[in-house]
Amino acid sequence: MSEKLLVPDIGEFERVEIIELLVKPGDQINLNDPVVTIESDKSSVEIPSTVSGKIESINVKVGDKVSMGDLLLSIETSKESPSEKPIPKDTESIIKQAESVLKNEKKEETIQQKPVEEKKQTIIQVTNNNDIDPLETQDWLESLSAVVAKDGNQRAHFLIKELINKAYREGANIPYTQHTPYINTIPPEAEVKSNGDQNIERRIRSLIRWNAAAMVVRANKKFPELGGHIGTFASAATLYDVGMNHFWRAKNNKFGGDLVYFQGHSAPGVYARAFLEGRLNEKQLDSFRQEVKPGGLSSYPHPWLMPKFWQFPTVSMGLGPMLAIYQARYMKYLINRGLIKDEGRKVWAFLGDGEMDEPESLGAIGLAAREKLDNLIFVVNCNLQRLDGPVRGNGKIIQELEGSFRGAGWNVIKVIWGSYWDSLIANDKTGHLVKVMNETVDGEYQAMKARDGAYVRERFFGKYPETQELVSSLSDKDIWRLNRGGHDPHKVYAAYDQASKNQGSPTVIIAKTIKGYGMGKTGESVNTTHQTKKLDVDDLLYYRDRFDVPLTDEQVKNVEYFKPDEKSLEIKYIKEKRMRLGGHLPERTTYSKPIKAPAKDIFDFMKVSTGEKEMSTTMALVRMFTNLLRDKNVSPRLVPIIPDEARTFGMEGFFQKIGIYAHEGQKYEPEDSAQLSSYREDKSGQVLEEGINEAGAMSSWIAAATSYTNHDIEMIPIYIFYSMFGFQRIGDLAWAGGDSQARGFLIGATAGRTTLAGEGLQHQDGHSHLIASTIPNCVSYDPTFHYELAVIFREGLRRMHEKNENIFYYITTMNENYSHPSMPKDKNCEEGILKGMYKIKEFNRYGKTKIQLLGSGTILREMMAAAEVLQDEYQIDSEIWSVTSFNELRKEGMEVERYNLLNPDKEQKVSFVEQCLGKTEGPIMAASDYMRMNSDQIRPYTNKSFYSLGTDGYGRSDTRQNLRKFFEVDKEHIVAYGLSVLAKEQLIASKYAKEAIKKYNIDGSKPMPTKL
Ligand SMILES: Cc1ncc(C[n+]2csc(CCOP(=O)(O)OP(=O)(O)O)c2C)c(N)n1
Ligand SMILES: [Mg+2]
Repeated sequence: MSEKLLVPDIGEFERVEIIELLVKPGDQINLNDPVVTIESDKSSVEIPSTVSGKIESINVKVGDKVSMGDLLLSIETSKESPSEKPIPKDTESIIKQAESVLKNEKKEETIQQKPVEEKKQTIIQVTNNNDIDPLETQDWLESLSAVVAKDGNQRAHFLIKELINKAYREGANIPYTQHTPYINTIPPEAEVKSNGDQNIERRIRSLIRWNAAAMVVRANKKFPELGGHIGTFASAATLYDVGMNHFWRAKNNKFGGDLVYFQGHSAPGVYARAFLEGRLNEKQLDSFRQEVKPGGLSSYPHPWLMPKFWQFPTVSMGLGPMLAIYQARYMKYLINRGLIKDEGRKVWAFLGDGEMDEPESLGAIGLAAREKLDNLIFVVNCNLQRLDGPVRGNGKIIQELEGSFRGAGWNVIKVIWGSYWDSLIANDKTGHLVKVMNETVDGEYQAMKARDGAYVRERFFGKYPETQELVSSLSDKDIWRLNRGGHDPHKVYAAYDQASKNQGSPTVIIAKTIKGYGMGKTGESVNTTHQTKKLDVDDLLYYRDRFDVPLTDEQVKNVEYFKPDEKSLEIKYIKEKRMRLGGHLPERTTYSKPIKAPAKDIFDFMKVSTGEKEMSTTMALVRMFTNLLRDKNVSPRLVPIIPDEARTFGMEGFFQKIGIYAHEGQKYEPEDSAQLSSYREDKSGQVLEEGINEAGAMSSWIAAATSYTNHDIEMIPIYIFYSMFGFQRIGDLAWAGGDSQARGFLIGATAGRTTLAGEGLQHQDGHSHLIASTIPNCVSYDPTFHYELAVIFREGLRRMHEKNENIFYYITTMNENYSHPSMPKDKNCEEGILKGMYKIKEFNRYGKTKIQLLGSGTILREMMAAAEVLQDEYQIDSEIWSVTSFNELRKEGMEVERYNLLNPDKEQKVSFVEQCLGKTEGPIMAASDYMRMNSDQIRPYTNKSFYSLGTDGYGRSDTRQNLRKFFEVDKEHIVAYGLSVLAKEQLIASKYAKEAIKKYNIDGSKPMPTKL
């Protein structure tokens, strides 16, 4: 039976050009195989076959214009009746999704109904002055306790939810409560106990504490300028130790490894443990913060500086939380796409309570809950202090964070009080202790730990007779010993255990600690703790005694490290624990296989002229992607990342072709389901459509770009954004990407100050290349023509993903439509494109006066047009150079200059700029759609006179032509400036310049655009 394949619904487009035929008569094709590619003036899309069979005839050819309903081709299919046709893919996936959701719901129900283990519940009756009927209250509370005891927490939760719903329906305006009382989330009877040897673990922890402090103090004794932090790790030691001894599994040949984001300035503690584990030696500890000589330990976690140790740069606060969230999401993406196994790996992120004030820290927590990232655990170390003072002196950071995370849908575990408090809380029959706990603000909590037990008795327990009574039998010393949850390994263990088992939501553990724990008068809980990096002998002796470190006074005075013998119980224990957990952590390794770059001819279609057809480089890029998706090595590894601009860039064709990643699939039939580019979400979708969220998209890009080390699979992330909202918006993340040795493409689309015409000041980018140039391993290009883009992109694939160079690419693409010429035949052209410049055209008609014109991006075309005017109207010859990257030229020039200066007696090298321009005639004039500084970068590497034009100043919306005129980079200005340059160089009379300025109505007294 013969089926006719017609042009499907392609939205608003009509008479769209066929640019490729992907099949020929006689070909056997399968359902959904692409058969032709069509291209509108904005995007190109493949049309898939709706049936399987053999191509009988093709009714169209390349260049034809088609609209919806036009016949494309006929396919001979097997003789099944239409009713036997397979269910359309969409419908099938909707059914599957629905089924899986039903299954999930069932599963959830069974979990909910499962009663929790029976445990003794203490009813805490908080005295409440508003209680008009305490007996009735008691009744309700007792009923609730009975439900918890009989049917478990979930049932109790369900009943409460139903009660609230009912109350709303009855008209009661119940305020939403974000908080639970200021006590631990896990009651003592529900705590899972550690099987570790607490005595040994305490001794090990004390040694780690000591060595961490010693390395900071020793470094500062030698070089007081070096800095460092003691107080942060002192507060977090238990939080790390419990994880290291019991929870965090390393990567090895059997398991992919948990990923731990260490809080940046707790690095000394991580080194100190590595020292005990035998991974670092004393000499290395003594090189803390002395990173220039090889072997030094980096101040903070920097994979660039310690590539075999650190995995995640976290010290720029706020980036760690976001990166960890998107890392966990990316892990699920890889699993759902079938690229890695689901091994139950976790992402742990350690954060400071002060750090949580960074908008980025909380900015993505909604996504974590929405995506049900139960592979993610945040641990917020609430030592109540940041650098200058209390995080929330007048409030309670733990409660505030609880509210934010609960509101966002996280599983929240508060670890506030240590085990010594358990009996006090159990005896708090009147609820006054919890009342005091709730009422005391962080400023008071901090002050108490800077004082002593007597002070705590008076200021805390002394608030009510009931609480005073509670501690009447305790000495001041006992009161002082009442520990905080984050310093109690039992409480921390129980929290980690529960967090690790939690399903369906991310977990945050909010742990209360003391900044500078154990540092005594100089450093414990005082406002200056953060910057304490020197401890005098008395402080050190106190610290030793506080943690029973087996060092003599003399050794303490010398601030010696302490490492027990290899055969000691401690060392054996610490090693054995790590062995059980699969190896060392942190450790950065890579076992991924390179991706073979596609054959060179895959982009050949971009090396021939587009003829009459005009297109933008953004569109050329999308065409290139479409081709890449046909390369079997590359295709599955591509990770297109878009922050809600796919349609702007003409990429909507990808929605159907490769799908948008959605962990729940698509639960709805999209409004545009009949259309070819319908919005298709899929559990195994490939596109990461991040919504309006550049920072999130960049975090996804970093996760994918470091996939080769964190997941041992090389991926090719391509993040395409509005160029202005790239480096400028998320520069710090881009820097962290460089530090992480990210490999992938950043595409700054709609680039160029005058090329993006109508959008205005905040949209028009004239400087992203300069920001990109600040990142040492970022390779950036500003191509004009499609063949340049093809050469650059393929080389990027080869260098990064086949040769595994630790670089990343930034390429700008534009939205200006023009026709693209064929690639010049010159054999050096490709080399020039990659090094940054090549001669694209030469005007030699007159042989009198010459000028060298260097143009970049869209402004190259203004240069070419200007050169024609110069020749035709002024008899000026010129050579035109397409500069694909001023940044790359500068890097090479700098290196050559440096070599020459440092090797005055050796044969002097010649920079590539000089190789190109050194022997040419006439002065140089360069222009781009970026600030003059962009082209000025190569000024030092040539001996010729050099002039720059550029788009310095704020952008504004107008037509391209008017903008180029305003910024003086249009053809007319280039002609006038060119003549002026030649006059200044005394190569022509100045009257020509003057005439041109007049002719083009250029106002010489107009202020510089930077002042307008
Ligand atoms: C973006 C950013 N701003 C400022 C700093 C400097 N800084 C380093 S640590 C710190 C205080 C950290 O306080 P907190 O997050 O509470 O961590 P703690 O040391 O108390 O555990 C500051 C301001 C930084 N590292 N990153
Ligand atoms: Mg803090």
